[in-house]
Amino acid sequence: MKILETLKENQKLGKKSIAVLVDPDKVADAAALQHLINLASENCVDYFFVGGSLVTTTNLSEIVKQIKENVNLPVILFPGNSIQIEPSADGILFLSLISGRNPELLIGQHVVAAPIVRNTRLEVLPTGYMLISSGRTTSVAYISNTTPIPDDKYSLAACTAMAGEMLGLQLMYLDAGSGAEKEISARMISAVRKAIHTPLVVGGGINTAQKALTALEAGADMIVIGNALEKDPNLLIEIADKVYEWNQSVGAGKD
Ligand code: 1GP
Repeated sequence: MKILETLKENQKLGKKSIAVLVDPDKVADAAALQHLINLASENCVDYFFVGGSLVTTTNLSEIVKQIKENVNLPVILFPGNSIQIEPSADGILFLSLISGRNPELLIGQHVVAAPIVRNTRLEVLPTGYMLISSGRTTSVAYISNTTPIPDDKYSLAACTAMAGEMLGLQLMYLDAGSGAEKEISARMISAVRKAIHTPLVVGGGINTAQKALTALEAGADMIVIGNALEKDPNLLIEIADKVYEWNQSVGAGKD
């Protein structure tokens, strides 16, 4: 089944997913990545996301290759810009930064990327990408030259997501930014959840199992964990456990 179809199906079943984000710039070496791949494989992770706001290295294809050679999980590009396209991945979050008003990230980079993506086998996941403020300025807020939605403007976020859905976007991604001081609040997740029908991805600053569980309870269909694993990869065991327990409790666990 295709990635988007699976996400929609899981959403219907109340089943949650977990994605591990690999920022190519932050991969210390092949051994560190291998450790993470092994943990992901042993702990019922569903997806790998690969990308970053500012990628200064040229190891994107090697990272995708190493993941694909070692684990049978979809690798989804999470590109910071149109040069982060790697045809050997499985899918790409085709992100429109709908929380911001930078035309380049609403439609500009997409025009450049579209013919390149069309010539690949990447599954395109049209995604409404929404940055929510999280204390200090994150790399993604700075690089994107956009102002995140204030973390107490629940209806602004809900209406933004609603508009994105009406424009045809198939996934919504609420992001506090990698390594955010404050993760997205339960109230914000639930306000957006109620406003849309698409699967909802939540990430940024999730660095404990409790925060992961709170996001799931508030309505996230998928949680994304990156930064915290760079510091402590074993945290994945605890967080993945929460997702597994959730899925068992809704009777949709993996065999
Ligand atoms: C960032 O949502 C992702 O864009 C994941 O955030 O790196 O803080 O886990 P972290």
